Amino acid sequence: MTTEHTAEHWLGRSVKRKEDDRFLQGKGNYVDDINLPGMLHMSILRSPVAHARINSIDTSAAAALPGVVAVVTGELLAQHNLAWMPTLSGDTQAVLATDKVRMQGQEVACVIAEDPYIAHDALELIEVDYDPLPVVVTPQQSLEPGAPVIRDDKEDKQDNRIYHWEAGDPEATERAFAQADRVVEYETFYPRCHPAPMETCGCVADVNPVTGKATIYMTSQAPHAHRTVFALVAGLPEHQIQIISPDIGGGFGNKVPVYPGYVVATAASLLLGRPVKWIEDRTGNLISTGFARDFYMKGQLALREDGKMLGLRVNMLSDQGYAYADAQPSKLKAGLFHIVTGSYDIPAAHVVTDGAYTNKAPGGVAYRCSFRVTEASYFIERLVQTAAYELGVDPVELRRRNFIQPEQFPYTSATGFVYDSGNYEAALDKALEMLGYEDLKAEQERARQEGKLIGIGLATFTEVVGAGPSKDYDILGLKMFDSAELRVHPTGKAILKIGVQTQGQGHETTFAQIVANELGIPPSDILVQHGDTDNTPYGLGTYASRSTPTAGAATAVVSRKLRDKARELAAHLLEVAPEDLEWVGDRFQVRGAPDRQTTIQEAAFAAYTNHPQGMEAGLEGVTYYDPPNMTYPFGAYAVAVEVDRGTGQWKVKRMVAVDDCGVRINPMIVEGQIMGGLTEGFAMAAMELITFDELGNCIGSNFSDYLIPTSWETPKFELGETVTPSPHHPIGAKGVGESATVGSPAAFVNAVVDALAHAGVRELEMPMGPDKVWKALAEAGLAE
Ligand code: MCN
Ligand code: CUM
Repeated sequence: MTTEHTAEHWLGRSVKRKEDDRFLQGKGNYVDDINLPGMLHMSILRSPVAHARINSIDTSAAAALPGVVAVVTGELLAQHNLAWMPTLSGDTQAVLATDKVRMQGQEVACVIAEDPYIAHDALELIEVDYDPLPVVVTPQQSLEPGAPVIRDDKEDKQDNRIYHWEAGDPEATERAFAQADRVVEYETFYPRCHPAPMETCGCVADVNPVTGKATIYMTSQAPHAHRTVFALVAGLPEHQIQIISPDIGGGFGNKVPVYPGYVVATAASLLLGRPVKWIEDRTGNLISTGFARDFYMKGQLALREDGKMLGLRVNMLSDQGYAYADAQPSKLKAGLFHIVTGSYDIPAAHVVTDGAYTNKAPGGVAYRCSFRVTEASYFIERLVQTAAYELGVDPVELRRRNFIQPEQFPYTSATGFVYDSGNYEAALDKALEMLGYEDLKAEQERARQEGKLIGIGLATFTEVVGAGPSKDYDILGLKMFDSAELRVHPTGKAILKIGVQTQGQGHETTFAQIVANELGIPPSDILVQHGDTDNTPYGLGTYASRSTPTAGAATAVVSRKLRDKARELAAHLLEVAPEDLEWVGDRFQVRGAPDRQTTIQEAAFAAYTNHPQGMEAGLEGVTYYDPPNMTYPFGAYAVAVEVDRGTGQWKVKRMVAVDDCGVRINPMIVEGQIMGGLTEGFAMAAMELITFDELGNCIGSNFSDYLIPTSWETPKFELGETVTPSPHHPIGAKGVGESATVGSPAAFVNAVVDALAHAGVRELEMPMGPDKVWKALAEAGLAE
């Protein structure tokens, strides 16, 4: 009798998240849950002023407080050559201030005490004598001649410019503009915001005084890279450093940089011979760690009368704070901002970028961004809408006339990106259909006659994620490959170890699904391990939606390697040639005699109990995957809003988001990623803002000033999908973790601007609080 066997499919299946059992039952294990015997607690004293010379620091009263074990200052660190540390973009940042403070909230001293409350209380006993200096809070001010030189700690630094970097072809762009019938200009500012994860940063540093081994439990999105940086900063041998990222309560980019707290806690543990815990408070997190955006952008689009785009010029000025600390590929000074041509076939482009120091927190890039794609996407999607108004064509129509067409892929953009695959019009059609675009436009017209304001906004964005191919992508010289190690044990249960590190994205589930898809071992039989540098292969970590494109690919490749070996084992067991076997998803069958079969579990057992002579025992392997290209997920977002003419408040009537991230491993997790990302995009458009007064005081240093939406404010999202597989990824998947945050802000702003556009309004700066919208209404004569 022949057995008809069909293996279960593990891709495209909404497997429930394996990690949720422990999270939902309060059994997560976060850094603050870690308590070691003899552990001390550290608290950080931060500068109240944005720019000042430090005349003196008196720590005597703090040191005398009962329970205080030590007070660490920059001077002490300087004796160990630890007062400054490298940033991920090759600049330097103070660990603890020595000569000057250069931003409000800068780390000045640390108290180590027997309990966290004593450590905190002792901060008030430290006397610091500051001599205030002129403060610079915008990059425009900072680049003016005569501005105070912020980084005068560097001998050769005479001004505040960090970089000047260009992409594209200036001559070709000039020619395009010379041929243009119309030139449309647009200028905007993408303000500073903050990822504000639920869990702040922190660590428990445990340097063993006998062995010298440093075990550091740390809120890290990139444990391996951080270990290497630690080895370089502290001069500790790398094998003597183990970084463990346990469960992480949200990262969103905030946990990519190395922060002073980690370094001081480790140094303190080394000096004191006891474990030291540092848990950042909310203000410390908002005021001093990886901010996002702060990009000033302006540009021109050259068009033919019929709406065909011919050329694009963009100038960007970036506010980097007092240190250039963007975690981004070394070669690319403004990250991937030069993908600013977006989803459009624009033959010529020239992008000029500059970065400047200011008296503000460093960090850069963070917040669901894939290295500045967020700003680029915002800019082009706003510019295209502006162009549509200027030309008097429907924004849908202008997009259609300029989309890169499906047959043009792989498509090389004017600034050198090779888009892997896409079908932009299909995604747009789907979004318009879901929204009922034509009906809504009619409703908008009717409403206007009744004195009501409805706006419709679109964004048809392209992302670039999965950094990246080693020929172009490295951080501090470390190439941006990623890895997977897979062991299948004798009973057919497996353990997968990966170089990336989940912060809530569900890797324990989706990566198990990738193995299951290749080997037929059910995900429940596969343990996914990550975040421990001693027990996982080297990888650059989780950010820039790179896990699926890089480590996900490595996982598929290593699984296939094991399947090849399993084939040999099955052939041995069935006494046939390997070529005579057919893989059917979870077992090998003899071609023509399908009831003769060996399951993957049987093959695994044989690998340890009955392997053929001459073959190595065991069923395990490791793959380091160097992606041949980035992946280019995309989407079409459509928002309809209603704006209140009396108050300036706006409400989302509809929000439709069609995403294409290639093959979806776990649709439920993908939708969760998109919902979360849309919420954050809405947050930036509506309320999130870190700003500063002229003295450099940070406004947005707590949750009553820095507004993050709750479920109450968050609109309802309607999701749709199209599937255009990545041609170079082993399972056709593209990254998706950041798409919604990248794509959605422009859709929200386009919608609110659209409600006012008939009265000539072209720009509203984010966040579009009711005050700002009301002012625009009043100026346009629309307020009531
Ligand atoms: N996935 C899938 N099918 C695809 C693509 C992805 O099933 N075609 C799944 C993945 O396997 C993974 C999740 O979706 O479980 C996200 O995958 P990916 O796009 O590869 O992104 P990363 O895992 O690298 O996550 C990073 C990304 C970034 S950079 C930020 S910032 C962000 C984000 O993820 N931070 C998050 N989403 C977050 N979600 C939570 N809950 N917490 C954060 O801190
Ligand atoms: Cu830039 S935020 Mo994510 O890439 O960790």
